[in-house]
Amino acid sequence: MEEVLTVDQVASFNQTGVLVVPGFYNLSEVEPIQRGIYSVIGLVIDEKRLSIQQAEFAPETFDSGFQELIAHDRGLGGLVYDAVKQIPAFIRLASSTNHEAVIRQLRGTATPAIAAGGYGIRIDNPQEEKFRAAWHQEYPAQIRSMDGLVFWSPLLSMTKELGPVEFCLGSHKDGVVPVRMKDAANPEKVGAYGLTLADEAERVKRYDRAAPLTQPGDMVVIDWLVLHRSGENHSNRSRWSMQMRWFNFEEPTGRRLGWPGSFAAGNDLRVAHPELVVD
Ligand SMILES: O=C(O)CCC(=O)C(=O)O
Ligand SMILES: [Fe+2]
Repeated sequence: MEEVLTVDQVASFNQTGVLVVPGFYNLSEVEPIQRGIYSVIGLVIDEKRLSIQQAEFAPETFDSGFQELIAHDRGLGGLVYDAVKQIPAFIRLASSTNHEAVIRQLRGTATPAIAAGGYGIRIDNPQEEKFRAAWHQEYPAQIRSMDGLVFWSPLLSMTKELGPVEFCLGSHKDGVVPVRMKDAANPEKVGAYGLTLADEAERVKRYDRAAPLTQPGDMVVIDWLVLHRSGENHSNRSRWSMQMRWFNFEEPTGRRLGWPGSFAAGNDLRVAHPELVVD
């Protein structure tokens, strides 16, 4: 299989645990996903007989009508969220051979996997805390394999106001971090959203941080052990981004556990990893 990253990109990824690859996807792969989202929003507006007008489709405003929709009924935002991960163009992108080439190149594995329930499209709404990801590593929220990668890509141009994802550079080298199952400051956060690092404040101070501003077509590859969190969206538009998670079947912990999956698969981190859960 073709090598898709340069030697320098591989070295930079190994150093920091995160790498931005500008223009990794063709916009001709991304636009059908944006069109799919536009259509789903339109179908929900029609189904609910709402008087919301969608502008003509354009890639920059593919979510036309969505702010009005969630202002009318926030629950309809959840319906759209559950629906859009089933858009065929998105599944095609998630399972693309270029992702496979990256994981083979970065991990040297002959046996990559796509994490079931580990791909989706985030919709981070302005001024909303409940679904914002606090500092975390991917592994405890996935429990497929300790060796995994998130492919993250925005569906709109990221700005500081939209709250780009923030990374603790090099934090993947310090291994898996124990967590608490509840976020005491935000009791409305449940499941994977409630996980908090046991020593969060002290730990994240150790690292330099980056919060890259990316464009549609750009890809950010993230080590499953690097610490990262969602920014806060202080704009007046939802932040739409794709997460596509792959892992390595060969990694020993995943093999021993049988690649079970975590919250989304109905499993409990305390069962797979009692040593990782504090309190
Ligand atoms: O997009 C975000 O805000 C968080 C992304 C994230 O945690 C991930 O892709 O694993
Ligand atoms: Fe994450």
